[in-house]
Formats: sequence, structure tokens, C-alpha cells
Amino acid sequence: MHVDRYERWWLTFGIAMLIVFLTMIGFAAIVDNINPPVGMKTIDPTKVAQTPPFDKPGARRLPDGSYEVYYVAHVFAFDPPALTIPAGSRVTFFVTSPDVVHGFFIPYTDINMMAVPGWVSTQSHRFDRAGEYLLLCHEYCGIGHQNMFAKIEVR
Ligand SMILES: [Cu+2]
Repeated sequence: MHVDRYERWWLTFGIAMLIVFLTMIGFAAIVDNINPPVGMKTIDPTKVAQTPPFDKPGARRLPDGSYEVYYVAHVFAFDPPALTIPAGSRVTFFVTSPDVVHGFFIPYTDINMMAVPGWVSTQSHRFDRAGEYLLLCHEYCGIGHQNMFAKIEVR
């Protein structure tokens, strides 16, 4: 079978790029420990309001001084709408949604998640800097999306 010289170059280039990208993904997965979420908790989205601990959203202080915060993201608000935590606290956020997909983003932190019906998303952050943080929905969720935010006060 005859393969044109330029076609052979492009084939070689394409296969080389594929190897480069797969190597980069493998490197990120192993060295930087970047992996797709596994073992995520599930929840019945029609029963979020009756399912502990999402039946009483808010913060719980753990014996080691860290916090667990349970948030329900729904059209078009976060529950709880306001939260106060002491500076220096490590906070683990648990988020779910009873209706549509929402975003869960706190600027100037590493908290950036999706609130997906049926799933519980989790991420942790240590709030060393005191101040008022904004919690935003950054996933278009409907006509009131631009009003969907909450406040976290760290003091
Ligand atoms: Cu939204």
C-alpha cells in the first residue's frame, strides 16, 4: 500500500502528539494526584430535605477543631445563606442539589465544584485569611441564576 510522504509525516505527528498527551495525563494522574472523583456519595434528589445531614444544612464542628459544612444548592439560593467560621479553620464542604445542576465556587480559595442532583460533592479548604467570602453559583441554572450567592464570614 502506498502512503504519500506528507501523509506519513502527518500520521507520525498525530501519533506522536497522542503519545505526548497521554503521557501528560498519566503524569498528572500519578505525580500531581489529579484523578476523576471516585467513591462519591449519592443521595435521592427528591428526598434531600428529609435526608440527614442535608435536612439541617449548616456547619458542624468536629472534635479536631475542623468543620464540616453541609450546603443545599437549589433554585436560586444556597442553604445556609450565611455562615460564620473562625479564621484558621479547615472546612470540608458537602454540597448537593434537589433540582438542577448548580455551581459552587468561592473566589480566592480552591473551592470550585458542581452541585449535581443525586450526588454529594466534597472539597476542603483552610480559611487562614479573615474576611467575607462570597459563595457563587457559576453554572447557569435558570432565570434567577445571577442572584444565587451566599456569604461566608471568617473571623
Ligand atoms: Cu446558577
